[in-house]
Parts: sequence; structure tokens; C-alpha cells
Amino acid sequence: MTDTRLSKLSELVHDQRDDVSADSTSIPSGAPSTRREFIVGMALPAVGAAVAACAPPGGGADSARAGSAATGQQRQGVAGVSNPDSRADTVHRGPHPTTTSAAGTANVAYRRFDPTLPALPAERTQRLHFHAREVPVRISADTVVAAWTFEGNIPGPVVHCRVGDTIEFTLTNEGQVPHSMDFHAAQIDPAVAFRSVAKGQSVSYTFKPRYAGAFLYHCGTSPVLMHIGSGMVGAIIVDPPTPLPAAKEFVLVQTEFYLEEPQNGIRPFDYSKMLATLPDFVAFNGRPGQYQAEPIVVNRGDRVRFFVVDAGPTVPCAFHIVGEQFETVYLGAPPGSGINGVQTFNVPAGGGMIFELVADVPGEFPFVNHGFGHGQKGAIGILKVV
Ligand SMILES: [Cu+2]
Repeated sequence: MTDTRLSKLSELVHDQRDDVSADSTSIPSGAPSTRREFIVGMALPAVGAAVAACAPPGGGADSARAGSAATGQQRQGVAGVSNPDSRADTVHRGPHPTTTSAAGTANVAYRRFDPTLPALPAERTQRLHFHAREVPVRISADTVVAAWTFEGNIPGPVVHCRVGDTIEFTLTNEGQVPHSMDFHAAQIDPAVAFRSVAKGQSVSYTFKPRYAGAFLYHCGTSPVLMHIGSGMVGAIIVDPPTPLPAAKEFVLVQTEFYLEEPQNGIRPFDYSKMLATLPDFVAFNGRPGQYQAEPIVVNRGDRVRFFVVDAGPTVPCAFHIVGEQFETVYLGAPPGSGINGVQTFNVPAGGGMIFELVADVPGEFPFVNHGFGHGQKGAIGILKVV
């Protein structure tokens, strides 16, 4: 990048440092970054890092706003991260903390991710407290990855709520690098609510989902590619005000895995491979091919509803069920956005759709990412109709 272009970007960012008015009623603590920095940092990590590097000594206006205690804690708590107060650079260089701190992989058990949509809570207010954790996760018999997670798993917990429910959310960062939470089901100032927090710190915010559907949540800390690509994703399923017809309901979150060779038996994520978009594995719910080994079972005649969320970070999911057809695919909020009689539909990275069929034929039906260069890397499973 030329000095002139960098300087213009830097001016743009610095000029807008004070243009955000935080909603202090829903944001209990911490300092907002500006919307401009959030977007610049998200889109162009290298630029974000460069802009952060040219910030005034002491961390600049944002750090000052956070207060000296928080700034001190950030500096002490995030060893080895080049931009401890967060928005810019969290790509690891040198040994990965998860691989160096782990005692070994023998005690990292393989667990099938239950695809069943959790029951809808009776309460109309849900208080969710997630923790960002950097832990090893076994994604197959012979592969353990140095994951960055919400609640220790890829994907994180499935959230189930209704349109108009109140979600009171808190993220506490137990990891070594800054993390954050971006709910696609929320309409909220991202520079405030989705801001990054350093180790030991928390961010809280409240939102009410306005639309029904299958939505992604993910860490939005820059570079977002690294944080999504390392496992910090999950699904929030929002029911419409009038319930859809009774069905067997399942959630599938597609992710890609871009991995380095093992270090102490654990494979770190490879940022260069993420940029090159050539994944080693693609999986539904964090384990390549897990529902081939242990199929999803329904009864003949069941209405079956798949909430398919594509966490990416990059490739789409051309969702298809071999030997079946979808009665309805809801592209947006059900029940108004359905199209009927569908063979395959592409869920984009960062998107979610609802696929519904009536399982009136017995048999074993492979559900796949029909983009087979990706499907064959693990985005495949079996729906068994008995
Ligand atoms: Cu993160």
C-alpha cells in the first residue's frame, strides 16, 4: 500500500473517532470503537493493523475512553498479540497458545454434535452468558484442532428463540487474544455491541430478534476470517410469531477447516490457507462426515426441517438431499418467503435458510453440499427414514 493511501485512510479513521454515541442503556461497560474503524478493520486486516500502528502513543482516544484500568489489563493480559486493544491483528505468529499449553490430545474426546434443535424455552427473556475459549477440539478420530470457540465447541451452542423475545447476552473472554460476538439476528450498533474484549473482560448487550429464520453468530474480531475460520461460530434459530407446522427439526452449521501440520498432536489453523480458500475439510456441525457415521434418524411420514447456516468463512453450501425434494425452502423469514419444489439451494457464507420436506419414502438419503469439491471434504451426512 502506498504511503498516500495509508495516510488518507488513517485520517479518515482518526477524524471519525468521536462520532459514535453509545447507547449506554443496553451497553453496560467498556469503550466503543468507531463504526469506521470496525468496518475498515473487518474488511482489510492489514490496513487495520497499519492504522492501529499509527495511533497516538497510549492507545489513542478509544483506549482512553476505556479507562486506564481496562487498558492496563489489556496490555498485561494478551502476551504475544501485536495489537492488544483488539480491532486489528490477531493472526498468530510463532507457537499457537493452544498447542503449546495442551497436555496432549489423548484426553480430547470425540463427541458427535447433536443436530437436534433445542426446545424453545417458555420464558420470553433469555439470559445467555458465553465464554470465548481457545481449546483443542477433536473433529475426527485422527484430527484435533487448535480451536477458538464459544463455550468450547465448534459450533457454539444453538440458541432458539422467537421473534420479539429479549436476548440479554454477555460474552466473557477467557482466551489469550481479543474476541467479540456478532449476532446476525440483531439490529444494533455493531461498533458498540460487537466490539472486541481482551482476556478477562466481558461485553454485554440486549437485542430483540425482528425476523424469523436461521441466523449465524460469529466472532467479529479482526481479521474476521481468522476468528470465524478457527471455529468461533454458531446458530441462532428464531421462530415466527405463529409456529410452523410440527416437524423434526435439525440445525446444520457448515464450516471449513484450513489446517497446518500438527504441533504436539494438534493442528493449528492456517491463515494463509484461509486466504487461499482451499480447505482441508468442510463439515456440518464441526465434524467432517459425522452424520454418515451416525445418521440423523426420522420416521416415515415425518415433516423434517433443516435449519442450514453457512458459517463459512468463505464457501457456500449448495444444500441438497439425494433422493428427496424440498417441499419448501424459506429463503428469509418464514412463512412468507418460501419457494416450493426445490432440488438444491445455495446458502451463502454468512447466511441461513430453512429446508423442509416430508419424509414419506423410507431409506437412507445423503444430504450434501452439492458443490462436491466441498461436499467430498466432509459436508455430507445421512438422513435415515425408518
Ligand atoms: Cu474471536
